[in-house]
Amino acid sequence: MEWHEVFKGVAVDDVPVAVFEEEERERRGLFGRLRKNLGKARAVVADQLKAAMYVGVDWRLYEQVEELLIAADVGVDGTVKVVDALEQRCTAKKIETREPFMDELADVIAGVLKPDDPESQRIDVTAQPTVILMVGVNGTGKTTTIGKLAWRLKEMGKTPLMVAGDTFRAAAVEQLSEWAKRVGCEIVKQAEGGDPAAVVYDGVAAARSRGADVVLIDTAGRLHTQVNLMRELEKVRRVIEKQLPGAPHETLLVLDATTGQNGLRQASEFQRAVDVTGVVLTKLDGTAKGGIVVAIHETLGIPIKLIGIGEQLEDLRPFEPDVFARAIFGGDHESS
Ligand SMILES: Nc1nc2c(ncn2[C@@H]2O[C@H](COP(=O)(O)OP(=O)(O)OP(=O)(O)O)[C@@H](O)[C@H]2O)c(=O)[nH]1
Ligand SMILES: [Mg+2]
Repeated sequence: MEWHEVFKGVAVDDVPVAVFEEEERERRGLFGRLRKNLGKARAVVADQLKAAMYVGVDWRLYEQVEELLIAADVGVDGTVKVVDALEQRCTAKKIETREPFMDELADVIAGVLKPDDPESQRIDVTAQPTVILMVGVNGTGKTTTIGKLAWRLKEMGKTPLMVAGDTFRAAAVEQLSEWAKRVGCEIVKQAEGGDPAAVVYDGVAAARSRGADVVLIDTAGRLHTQVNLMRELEKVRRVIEKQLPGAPHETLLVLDATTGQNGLRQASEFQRAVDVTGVVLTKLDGTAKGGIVVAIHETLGIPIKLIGIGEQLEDLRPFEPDVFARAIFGGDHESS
């Protein structure tokens, strides 16, 4: 999936040819890059399975797969679902060796991860302006993701505008300003300690008067258990909604993959407070718990829209179930 497909509302004519060429190169290198960056996640499943395969494809192997999936944070429900389906398929196809077994595993997981409606994974930027609110626990990668996303949007011919809604943490405004400078986009900010709802109000107003296409709103990290801070977030959302009917068009919950199952508890609280429309799963490059995507998909019912696989600008990727499943759970060869 390429970026102009991720963003609904990008006019393909607005995207410079060089970007498509770059994307084509990226796409070719993506599988390898994904594998490399997902190395830790992959090591847990694929590499350990390799060793396990010496016992052959029998009940002991399924038991081992079960353990590995649990260890990768797939979750109990997801694991049962995957292993049942895997056993059925491998028995029916009489699969007895490693490569095809791993391919079936990747296929089953990709199937589980596929949303019923592929449209639900896209980010609709047709509204003028489109408002995207970024929320999540401290340090999950909200600010970084805004930087990466703004860069992609700009490449797609859109004019992003950042709003420094994190008035709480020291240096948060500066951090976002750095990103704005790097990307080359405008930023609306106020002095530290201000009311986030006020900055956000200004930001949306500025976007309308200056004709920005996409407003990316940063918010302070907060624990889902901090009632006052969750209220503040509700207020921010209400202010946006009042100012611009239909907004925020997208509320993205940023989850840190390295926190594993803990992220799931955070998610339901955020969902209740601000009506989350999508998940951005970051730091997949630094974890052996890549299976958390399955748990998120199975328990939250919120589409995973983007994944973070590193700290560089280009390390934000669309979430593609089959590419992802194959990169973590598949065999060594690169089949489609
Ligand atoms: N390896 C890796 N690091 C990431 C990724 N996304 C973000 N980070 C790093 O995670 C750290 C925290 O990122 P921030 O963007 O500041 O997180 P935040 O959610 O804005 O944090 P608060 O504003 O304090 O709540 C930074 O060092 C980022 O470089 C990712 O996909 N992979
Ligand atoms: Mg931040």
